[in-house]
Amino acid sequence: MTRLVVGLVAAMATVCAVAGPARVAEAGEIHALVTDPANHPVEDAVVVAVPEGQTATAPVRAGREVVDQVDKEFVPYVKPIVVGSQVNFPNKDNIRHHVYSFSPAKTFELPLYAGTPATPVVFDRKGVVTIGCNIHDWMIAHIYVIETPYFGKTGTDGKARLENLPPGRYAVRVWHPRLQGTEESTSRTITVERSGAVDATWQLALKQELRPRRSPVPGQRGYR
Ligand SMILES: [Cu+2]
Repeated sequence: MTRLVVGLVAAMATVCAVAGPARVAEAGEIHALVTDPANHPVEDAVVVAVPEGQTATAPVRAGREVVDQVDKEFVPYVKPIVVGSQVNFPNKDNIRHHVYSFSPAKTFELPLYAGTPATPVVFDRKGVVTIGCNIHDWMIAHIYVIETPYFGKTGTDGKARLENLPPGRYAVRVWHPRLQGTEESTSRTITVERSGAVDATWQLALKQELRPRRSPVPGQRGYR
């Protein structure tokens, strides 16, 4: 490496350090693509990278998160959060909702309410928490509670970016509400370098959607 390049790298490292304490000087990325067996992009898949050797929950700053209720639907449908996060469930509709979950990772109930409940719900165990509304059967969403800060959710293009990963080996897995088979079976080892991105593609077999996720349209049978 020439002296000029070394100087440039040092200058860039300084810029990174100034940009924010949360960023690490050396960090790579994982660019994930999730498709179904017909190669169609899969939205709402959560890609999780656990550093090799991490056995417990990584020390992360738990967030304050929001799952809205808009037009009698939960928004978003899939919400990945880190363990310990607080989630508020504001009701933006002019009718009341009754939010609940029977999932082992978090059983809770917010009895019939309007507006934003005063106390957020704390999610302190990793796992999938499926939430519903007692009044509106079609309302459903999934809060996916994660033991590490390194995760992303796929968009309509099936892509998720995991950024700011310290270099090293990671066990990377994918979860989706309709995943067929176990989450563990999606796991693979990926080595993240000191910079740049690693591309990774998953092809997931998905179960059929069993319940409609949309509100009934007045005067019509079925769902919109
Ligand atoms: Cu409701």
